[in-house]
Amino acid sequence: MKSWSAVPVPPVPSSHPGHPVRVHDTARGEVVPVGSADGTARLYVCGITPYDATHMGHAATYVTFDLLHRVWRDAGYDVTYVQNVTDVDEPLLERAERDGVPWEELARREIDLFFSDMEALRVLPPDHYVGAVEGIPDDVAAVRQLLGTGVAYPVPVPEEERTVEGAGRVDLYLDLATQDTFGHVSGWTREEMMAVSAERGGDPERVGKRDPLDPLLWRAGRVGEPHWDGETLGRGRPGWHIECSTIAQRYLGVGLDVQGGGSDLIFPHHEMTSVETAAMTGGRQFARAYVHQAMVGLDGEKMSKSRGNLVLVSRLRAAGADPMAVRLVLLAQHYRSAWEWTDGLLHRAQERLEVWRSAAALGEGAGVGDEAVVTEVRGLLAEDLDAPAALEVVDAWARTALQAGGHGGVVPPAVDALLGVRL
Ligand code: 5CA
Ligand code: ZN
Repeated sequence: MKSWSAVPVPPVPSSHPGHPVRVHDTARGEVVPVGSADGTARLYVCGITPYDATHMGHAATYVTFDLLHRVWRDAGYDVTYVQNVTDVDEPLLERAERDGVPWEELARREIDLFFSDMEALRVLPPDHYVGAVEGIPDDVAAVRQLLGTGVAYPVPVPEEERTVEGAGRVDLYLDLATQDTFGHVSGWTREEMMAVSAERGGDPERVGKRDPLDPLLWRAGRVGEPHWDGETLGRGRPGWHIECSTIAQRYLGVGLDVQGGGSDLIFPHHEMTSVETAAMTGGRQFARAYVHQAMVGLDGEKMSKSRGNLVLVSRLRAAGADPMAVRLVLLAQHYRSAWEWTDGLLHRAQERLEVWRSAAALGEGAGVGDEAVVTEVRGLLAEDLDAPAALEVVDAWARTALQAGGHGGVVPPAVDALLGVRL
């Protein structure tokens, strides 16, 4: 699928090829270097399920990985970035049904809105933007392989549920007991896993599963639901996690550098993506590091489409907020700390943006030490994406420039390239 449009990234003076880039890996529980020794960096970020508009939580996630993307590029890495879009799944089908619109139409509309939000926020597009639907043939091949090696098993479709012609009367699940890497991503206990399974797309109550946590691989086509050719699996559609496993493998290969998403995906989604990949590849590791954006909330709760407590990027834009100020709100929060949206944050970001813009507008003058400002910003971002501290360094630069009545000209393009904020 075509991705959104790119914005130019200006060259950064005194850029520093080979600068190490470090971020926090959930699986190891520590800050680790990321990027491969051959100078490449492969990034996979879990994309939206397009049934509602982009809210500040999504925006925080994509801006965080945009920072990583930019910092890697600045350090000279050849980055390949892949993002999926879950353009068929339960929540999308349910919303389409509720609103009486075809699910494809709802998905297309929300994807287009997401693209315009990403462009406004100057998030660099992925090299490959891939729909779950596009990936179905790969999912079918993967599930057939898992059945063949005896790690997948059938569960009968309940008698009262009608299946379409050409569908089997079984759904297929992965047998987690056969996988000794299960649990390596989250490090969670079984109790912790069971506590969230049902609310995060699992079906622990489903009768006939060997383990309540076993993830769905292939769902036999039900009457009234979309379904695709599953070859020997019969008509149906894939489970959620396998979509990210096969898309990532096709475009990035196994053992990619960073798998990213919000912290609500640690379990089950990233755990299951990882274990399904291990099951397909004889135990190989899906990603070298798993990086998670902490949850953004509103009024004491996680901001989520299902709860409906949303601050939408598109609504803020329509109300006249400068997208660069919205981006500054996001950058002012460290990606590993949960935070809550308030209008006060946007006011303060707007003030900050005005100060930065007044400083940038002064034009070139003195600017002693501007190269050091760029080096400091780069260093702070490369060490676990410390954007809040980087913003303070730019604040100090702006104050100095305003006092001096000029600057050295190198900071504004660096702020654009590294922080994605155009002054
Ligand atoms: N399509 C799946 C991933 S394969 C999905 O989770 N879609 S989503 O639309 O629900 O979320 C899109 C991205 O935003 C995910 O990475 C998710 O972890 C992240 N996200 C969702 N809500 C929040 C929030 N409140 N704060 C931070 N990130 C969030
Ligand atoms: Zn995903």
